[in-house]
Amino acid sequence: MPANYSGTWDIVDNENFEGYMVALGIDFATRKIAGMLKPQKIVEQDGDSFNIKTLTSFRNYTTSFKIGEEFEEITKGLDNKKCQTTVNWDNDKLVCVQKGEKKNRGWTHWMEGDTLYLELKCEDQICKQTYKRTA
Ligand code: ECB
Repeated sequence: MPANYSGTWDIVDNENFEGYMVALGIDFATRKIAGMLKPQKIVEQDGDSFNIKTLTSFRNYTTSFKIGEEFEEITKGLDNKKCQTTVNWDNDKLVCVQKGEKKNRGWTHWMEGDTLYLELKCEDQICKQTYKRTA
């Protein structure tokens, strides 16, 4: 049985989101707005099938995937790039690789009790986000 990430998660910490956005090539004005946001994650999981919604007052972003199946991800409303994306289990961690224009791009999720962690990386930048379960 894989870990179950289903739930509603509210951000409580967001370290180096600015550096991550710079690495993605996000313009100054957008970074200033985005840096103020308090994203909420809504994860719907059925075994190895996932829907992850990232909701904010400015923009929303949704991705759907199955573990181990590469798909074309368009990062619409983020940096608007095309990636060949694959998510795999590493024990109970979710490890995503986003192949595309940017080197070393991807993210990792893991849970400890009612805390959800997300590390987002691009080039030489790592953004570390922490979420608490609210439902
Ligand atoms: C939709 C959330 C924030 C919108 C910010 C708008 C503009 C900034 C542009 C780019 C910033 C880069 C990424 C935003 C950070 C998070 C969005 C989703 C990150 C992600 O890939 O989450 C994964 C793992 O939970 C599922 O898609």
